[in-house]
Amino acid sequence: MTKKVWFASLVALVLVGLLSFVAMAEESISLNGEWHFQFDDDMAWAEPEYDVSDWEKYAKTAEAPALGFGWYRYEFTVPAEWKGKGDLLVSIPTLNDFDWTFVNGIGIGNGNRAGKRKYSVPATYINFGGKNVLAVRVYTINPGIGLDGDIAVELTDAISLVNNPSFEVPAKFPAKWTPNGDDKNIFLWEKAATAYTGFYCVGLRNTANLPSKVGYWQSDIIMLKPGIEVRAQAFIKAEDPTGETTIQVGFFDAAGNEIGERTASRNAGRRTSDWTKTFVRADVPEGTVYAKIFLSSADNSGTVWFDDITLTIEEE
Ligand SMILES: [Ca+2]
Repeated sequence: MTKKVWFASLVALVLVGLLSFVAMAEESISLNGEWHFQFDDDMAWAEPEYDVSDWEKYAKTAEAPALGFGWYRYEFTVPAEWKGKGDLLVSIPTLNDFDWTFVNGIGIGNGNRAGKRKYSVPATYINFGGKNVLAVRVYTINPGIGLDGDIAVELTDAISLVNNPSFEVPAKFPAKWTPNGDDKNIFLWEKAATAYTGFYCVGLRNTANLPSKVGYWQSDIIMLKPGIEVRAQAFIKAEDPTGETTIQVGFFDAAGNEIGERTASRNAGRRTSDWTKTFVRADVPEGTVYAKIFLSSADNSGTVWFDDITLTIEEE
């Protein structure tokens, strides 16, 4: 090799290294900076606008002396360029022992043992180009460290098109979702340990008692264009189900007429099961302007729950 070739290779190597470093840096936000910490417990501390200026400040979370209930908060900015690129992921390498974790006041997950955490954050929860607040409510059994390690917020390459996919944003019902009726005994919106992630999930109970024998929750409209393939996914849990539990995607034209439907049925018949992932793929038919997701239960004398609904584009 001549000197020139060596030099060119070296420059190329350095460039590749630099570029990959920049690419990595662009897709992850390190939360190694100023954390606020407060002993005790108040659910209002999840709210992003809560004034924490009189809380203790720590350069590292591990310096906060944890025991019993304590809250950690971190304010960070998400680049405006990330908008539309994907959902986010919060990763916490070490957490002792129980947690209830929020982004901008919305629950993203909780855990009940010491270890790491990875929580997905729908893009719809994020303030792109502005202030966001991660709040972690921790309960520590032994004196020591509540949070530790390189806590980070990362950009993922999947984006869910569903509004309020984990039912954590409240209104009268979970925002952007409606039940096909108003019988509270059948349409459940629960803040309970039953949730798959966050604090809420929706459920359907005793749909066999409905006149139509079918109960469903429907999503807000999701704008779509024809000629692409989409994948709808849900986590489903069942207790003494007797009927059929499904996730469906319905496609609608500009006049609001349903023009096509694909259904994924999970065989939940007469079996109690813990959270299980199910999904359906569908080609978006010609004439489609928008879609809706339906979470349904038919002829069911037991209870089924749904959480973490996603609709993603498979291919353009
Ligand atoms: Ca949830």
